[in-house]
Formats: sequence, structure tokens, C-alpha cells
Amino acid sequence: MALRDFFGRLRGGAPQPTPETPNPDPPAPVAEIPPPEPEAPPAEITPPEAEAPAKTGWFARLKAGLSRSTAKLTDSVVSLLHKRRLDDEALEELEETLITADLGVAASRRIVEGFRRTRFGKEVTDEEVKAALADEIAAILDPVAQPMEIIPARAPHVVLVVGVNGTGKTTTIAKLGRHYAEQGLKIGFVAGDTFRAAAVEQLQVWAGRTSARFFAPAKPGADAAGLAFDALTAARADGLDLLLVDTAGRLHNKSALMEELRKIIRVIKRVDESAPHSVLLVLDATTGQNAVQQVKVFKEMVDVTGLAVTKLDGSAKGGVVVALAQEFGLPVHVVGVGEKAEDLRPFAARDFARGLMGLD
Ligand SMILES: Nc1nc2c(ncn2[C@@H]2O[C@H](COP(=O)(O)OP(=O)(O)O)[C@@H](O)[C@H]2O)c(=O)[nH]1
Ligand SMILES: [Mg+2]
Repeated sequence: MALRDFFGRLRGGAPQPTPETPNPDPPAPVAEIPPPEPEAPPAEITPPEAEAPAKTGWFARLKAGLSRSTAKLTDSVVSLLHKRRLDDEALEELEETLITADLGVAASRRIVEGFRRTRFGKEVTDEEVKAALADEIAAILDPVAQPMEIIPARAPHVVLVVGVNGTGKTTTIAKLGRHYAEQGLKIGFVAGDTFRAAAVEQLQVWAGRTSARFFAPAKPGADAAGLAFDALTAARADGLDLLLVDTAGRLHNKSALMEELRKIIRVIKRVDESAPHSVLLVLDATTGQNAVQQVKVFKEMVDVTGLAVTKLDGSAKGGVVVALAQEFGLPVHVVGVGEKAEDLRPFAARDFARGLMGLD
């Protein structure tokens, strides 16, 4: 029986879900993975109306979260095209504006070509511009808006979570874990970022709240691969459904990180040849184009199966999700618009595109 839920498809052996829930060369130092550039603090987020239906509440939150990106994008596009005929010059300026809003060269070109085909020589109203942009963006996002498929019958389904430090790996593990625990799955967290004591403690706190089994390193800096091996062995013996494995985001250089991640995968495969079943790369939207660079770097290291994009609430660079979709075509499973567990949500192309353009 296939059971669909918010975050993805749970297949086979899911224990009673709630009824309603439907480029760089290898030796380059890791320092070359651009670190997040912190932006100014995010605008205040209005919490969803308690009475409002879930979808409306969530959409309002997404829209509020994207408001800084929306302002950056729509203000410039609207002032650019206001009462102006869509001629070659206007379209060229539109392309530049979209690139500036982090949509990337390829996606910006594609969007402008769409405008050229359908609206060349016409004068368009501000609302038409926004709606048309939202449609073009949704068309780019649609193929990548795919839920993460969790198959509890794999006992456990193993998700390896990778990404640069500070992007939100540990928080995302905690939020995903809580969600699936609520679906009735037996969860385990593996604190594979063994060098940072704070990272281990952070995950332990979440494990306590979630009633997840927690697998900690024997001592700080203990071998992450050994930990993953022991954790998966125990998880199989205990009949866990889902094992979420945290990893370090930065070692002293890129080849060390690659070696570590590959070693974790190698030893996991000794316990279950089909694992890891998902390799989730977590990206921080506030880093804009650096996120694009991070995908390139991590794709060279491991077989990334999908993306989570966090901190859309704090970013004016949410347009980068469009660049990621166009450039890599990797599934975007979930997006984060805040620090609370309910702020991690499945990625929906049309909602995101309309939210980004400030439309309802
Ligand atoms: N505003 C906001 N903060 C987030 C989001 N996701 C994670 N964070 C915060 O980002 C910081 C780094 O997250 P963490 O999970 O420790 O990153 P890690 O180093 O990749 O494990 C923490 O303070 C999180 O609370 C999000 O979607 N929105
Ligand atoms: Mg962490």
C-alpha cells in the first residue's frame, strides 16, 4: 500500500500513519566552498491564523518568509516594466534584473524567452508581469518539486544528510524526524558530526523531544563511519523504520571531507548494500549563488539524491531555488522558512512561485 504524506511517500510496512495525512579539482581546500554570507535580520514573520486551514496558514507563512526576496524581485521588475512596451531592450533589462535576483543565467534567459514568445511588443500591467513571471517560474520548478520517498520496509530507510556547516543539517534532521515520528515511524538519529560537541548535544536534545533513538559518538572526534556502522546495525536489530545520519560539513580540506563521506557510505553498505537510500544536501538560501557552488562541490563527492533549502525566511535570495532547479534538476524535497518544526514543509512549485512574486 502506498501512503502519501506531507513530506513524501511512505511505502510498505508503514506502521499506521495518521489517517488525514495524506568543478573544482579534488585537492582544493574546503575553504573554497563559499561560506554563508549573513544578511540583515529577517522581517518579522506573522504566525498563521490559528483558525485558518492548514494550507492557507502555511502559504501565508511561506509568503511572509519570502517577502524579502519578493520585494527585491518584484520592485525591480515592476519599476522596470511599468507602462513600458516589451521590446528587445526591455527584455534584456528584465534578464539582467532576474540574474541580479539570484535566478541564475539559464533560468533568467528561459523566463525572458517565454516573455518574448507570448508578450513581445505588448504593454503589460504590473499584475500581468507578476502573474506571467510566476507562471514561468512555476514551470521551471515543477519538475523538481518531488517529495522524498521514505520506505519504512527497508527497516530502516537510511537518509544521509550532507552540507556545509551552518546550512541547517541538524535542524532539518530534527524537523524531519519529528514529522515522521508523528506518522508513527520508529526513528533514529546518528550524530555523525562528531567533532563538534555542540552539534552532538543539539541533536540529542531533539532526539529526546522526538523519542528518537540517539546514536552518539563514544567520544568527541570519534570515527563517524564507525558510528554509522554501529548505529545501522543496532537500528536493524531494533526494527527502526528511518535512520537520519548527520555529518560534518567541514573538515580541514575538501578531500578529507570527501573521504569521510565516502567512508561513511562504504561502511553503511557493509550492513545494507542498498543504503543510504537518500542523500539529502541541505542548502542555506541566504547564501544565494554560493548554494549553486555547494551543489557542484557535493555532487562531486557523493551521489546527492535531493535538496533541502533552508532559511528562506531570512533571505532576499530565495530566487536561487529557481537557479538550482534549472541548473541541476535535482529534486527539491523540502524548504525551511523558520526554526520551528512546522516551518519545514514540502516544496510545492506553484505555491513557491506565487509566493515569490507576492501573489496569493
Ligand atoms: N530562520 C531560519 N533558521 C534556520 C532554518 N533552518 C535552520 N536554521 C537555523 O540555522 C542555524 C544552523 O542550523 P544547524 O542545523 O545547526 O546547521 P548545521 O551546521 O548544518 O547542522 C540554527 O540556528 C538553526 O536554528 C530556517 O529555515 N529558518
Ligand atoms: Mg549540525
